[in-house]
Amino acid sequence: MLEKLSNVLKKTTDKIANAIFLDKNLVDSIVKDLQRALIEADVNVSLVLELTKKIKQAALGERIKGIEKKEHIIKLLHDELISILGQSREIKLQKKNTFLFVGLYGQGKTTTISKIASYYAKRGSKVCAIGLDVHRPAAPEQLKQLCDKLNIKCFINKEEKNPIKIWNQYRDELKDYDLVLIDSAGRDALSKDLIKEIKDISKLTKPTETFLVMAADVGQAAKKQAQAFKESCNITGAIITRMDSTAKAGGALTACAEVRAPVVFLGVGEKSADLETFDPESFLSRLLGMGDLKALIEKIHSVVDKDKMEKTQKALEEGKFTLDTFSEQLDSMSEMGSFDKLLGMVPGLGNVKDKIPQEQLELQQEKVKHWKAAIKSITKEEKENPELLEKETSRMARIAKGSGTHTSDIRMLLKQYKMLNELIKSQSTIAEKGLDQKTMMKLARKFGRKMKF
Ligand SMILES: Nc1nc2c(ncn2[C@@H]2O[C@H](COP(=O)(O)OP(=O)(O)OP(=O)(O)O)[C@@H](O)[C@H]2O)c(=O)[nH]1
Ligand SMILES: [Mg+2]
Repeated sequence: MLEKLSNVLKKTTDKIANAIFLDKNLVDSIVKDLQRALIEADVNVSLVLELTKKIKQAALGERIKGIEKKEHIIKLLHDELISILGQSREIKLQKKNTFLFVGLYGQGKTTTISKIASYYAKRGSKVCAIGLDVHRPAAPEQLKQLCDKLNIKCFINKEEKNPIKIWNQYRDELKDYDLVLIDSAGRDALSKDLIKEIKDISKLTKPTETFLVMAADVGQAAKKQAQAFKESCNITGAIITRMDSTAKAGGALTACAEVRAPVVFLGVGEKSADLETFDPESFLSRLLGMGDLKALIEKIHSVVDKDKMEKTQKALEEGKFTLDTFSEQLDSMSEMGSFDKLLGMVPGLGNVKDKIPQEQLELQQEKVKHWKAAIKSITKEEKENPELLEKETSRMARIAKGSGTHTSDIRMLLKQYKMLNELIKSQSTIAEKGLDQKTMMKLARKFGRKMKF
């Protein structure tokens, strides 16, 4: 169900959580991915643009900084997605209930009735169905067969062509049931005929709920359809079917929310058990692969220790990347347990890490241990002027001896430090001047090649 969108949303939150800088390039790429994925899921373009505009403004605004900014953006993304998914509405059964199901041809009304019948019967209600689709000849029999399979009482009259008469015929018997489900006829479009028929049925049967049934694959047509039904038929909730068979469900879901026909159930297959209740919060949690907003925000904090992160960020923003900053990076790297996280944290370098084989990454972790030990033996003076080490090789020998490493380790350490330093400086320039994606990629490739593991 909406797998692609789900993957992009997960990736987006990861990117935000892992980034050191939320620079223009990163924000642009996040926004672009989001836009593409939401539009592919058939979410209305203007909703998508509104959502991404807000994210961009918040991300590039100067008002909030550092880790708070990331929290702010994640929260904003979460809240905006919830708002386009609409209000949550739980259906509570009363003593006596009548549900009327309306919708265009083939949207899944009859199938959904059997699912709802089974859902409430399992929860102890006495449920029956009545077939008032008098237009499609096979309709009454279809409803009856579905109900028979579930041992649900079904009232039909295949000869009668007036739905009002069918209702009146069974009126007294229906009183024995807690929940009466009414199947109505569909049309190709919401015609005057159909509206009149639904209104007549509605006046007679006084439904406690009127559900619009709409298939997820209607895509962009969803809004017009939902709006037309909402305006003419007193819709109290919507049921989106065929959620299992399309990637475009975003259209139907958000359209119902937009016209204030809150989605209450989802059809996720052809069988009677393929029904889910819908709640925007838990639906979004599933898409994001996270329990709730709190879990999402914790994800940001779990990536790096807050104080260290802020210190590093400040150092980087000022273009100061000392051996101490490097050592701190190495610390958080070992805490995170993998070297590729560090690469992922450097904007633009995320794609390089995919090119490095796992064994080499593990080897790298060994090296990192040596480097950390070595940095401890480096004096303050040397940290501030690393070139001293290159000038006087005796210093290198001293450090190697003191930390139980080799001078080759120290050389490698210096080389990596210098390279990252250079990379970060160019990143800061890019952040300021806003170089385009192409140049970024070129840079990433350049450094990716240079990094010899
Ligand atoms: N995959 C999938 N198929 C569904 C779902 N709900 C309904 N269908 C299928 O959609 C088709 C139409 O379903 P119906 O229940 O007959 O639709 P309807 O709205 O009653 O159609 P009319 O009575 O002709 O207006 C059937 O083949 C169903 O099996 C669903 O959630 N998932
Ligand atoms: Mg039907």
